[in-house]
Amino acid sequence: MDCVFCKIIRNEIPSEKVYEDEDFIVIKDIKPVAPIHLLIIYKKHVEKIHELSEDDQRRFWKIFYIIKELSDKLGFKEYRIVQNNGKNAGQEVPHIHFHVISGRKFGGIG
Ligand code: D5M
Repeated sequence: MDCVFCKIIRNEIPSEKVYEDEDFIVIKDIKPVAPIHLLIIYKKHVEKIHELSEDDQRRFWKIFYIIKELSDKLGFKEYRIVQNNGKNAGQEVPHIHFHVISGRKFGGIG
């Protein structure tokens, strides 16, 4: 699979990993927009939310656990979660992921 996130998951290209379990990895974004910019990446190659199976959806509860765990571990308490679905929504990498950004003040969503 010629997908940058699949290659990261398979350890074929380097990344700064901060969390891993059977379903997700969390890495530092290569183009951070804030002092903390994490990417929560589903290990299975699914492009968008509406392509998730019921089994996939059941696994996604863990995202909230991961965010809480990492906010405690890395010491950030206020943060923004961004999830882009499709090119017009700003999705560059067609492999489902959530951005968690923190460490500066953000304005409204424009
Ligand atoms: O966000 C895709 C994000 O993925 C974007 O912020 C850059 C990041 N990216 C791309 N390649 C890498 C590698 N190799 N390591 C870490 N981060 C990476 P999107 O929501 O699709 O626009």
